[in-house]
Amino acid sequence: MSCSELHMVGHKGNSLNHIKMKCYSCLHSCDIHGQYQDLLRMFEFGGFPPSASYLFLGDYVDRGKQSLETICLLLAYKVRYPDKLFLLRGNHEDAKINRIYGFYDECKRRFNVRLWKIFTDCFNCLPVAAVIDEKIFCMHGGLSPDLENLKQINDIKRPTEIPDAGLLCDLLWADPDPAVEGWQDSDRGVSCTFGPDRVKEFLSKNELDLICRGHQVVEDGYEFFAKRRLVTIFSAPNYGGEFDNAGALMSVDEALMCSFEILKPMEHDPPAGSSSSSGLTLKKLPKGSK
Ligand SMILES: [Mn+2]
Repeated sequence: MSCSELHMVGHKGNSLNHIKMKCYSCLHSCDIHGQYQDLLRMFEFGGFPPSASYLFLGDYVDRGKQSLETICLLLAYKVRYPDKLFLLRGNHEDAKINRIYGFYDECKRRFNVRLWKIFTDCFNCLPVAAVIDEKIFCMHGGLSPDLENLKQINDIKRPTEIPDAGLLCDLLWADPDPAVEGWQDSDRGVSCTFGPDRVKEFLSKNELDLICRGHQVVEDGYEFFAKRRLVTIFSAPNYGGEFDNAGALMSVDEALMCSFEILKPMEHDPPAGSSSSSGLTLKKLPKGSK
């Protein structure tokens, strides 16, 4: 894949991806964070593109050991099957964050800083939100006090860095909080948190059914909020080796019915050389698969 192809991956289309569900169902995934083996398990589980369609909600790099394999495979699929795979931007697809949390070091150690800069240019072009059949609104972080309607998202010019505040920052950084009414400053020190009231108001104003986002580790891999008007998806099981969370994919069918497929966390450390430790619930990995 050439640098200019990488650039085009992000550039094609609007800042807001419109995805039609007429011809296929789609799996939502979020927060892989360099856990490449888990990405492969997920594809084993849900089907490798183009046999299944995917919308990824960001945070491909940092923290895990194989950010490069993760992002390269996803971008290669995007180039090969542009209508089967959609990649949104997460708050880690940003130079000032992935300079610190692992991706820069991995690029430098395994290749060079120039490669990291090429990825930075690509990340600066990625779309930031998607809407499925005009009903399911998807982004990495959450709502923004500056967001009134979806059209505003298409007005976001790319390439762009992620600013420290404002609409783009909130879409990639904000979190729901059941204890909040309206908006509040986030403990992250960036962006804000929002209450169930904001979710309800935004959805009804824009005639949407559901918000789907990632950005937070949740124990079961998915978690509802605001009476099932918002769902958090987190796909990396045993996140960073520090949590014993499950990972989840949300599956959406043509009738916009949502269901969840769970990658169970590992209960024990796998023996050296073992490749059958994923503990998938519905489908066992074929022997010898990686
Ligand atoms: Mn995040």
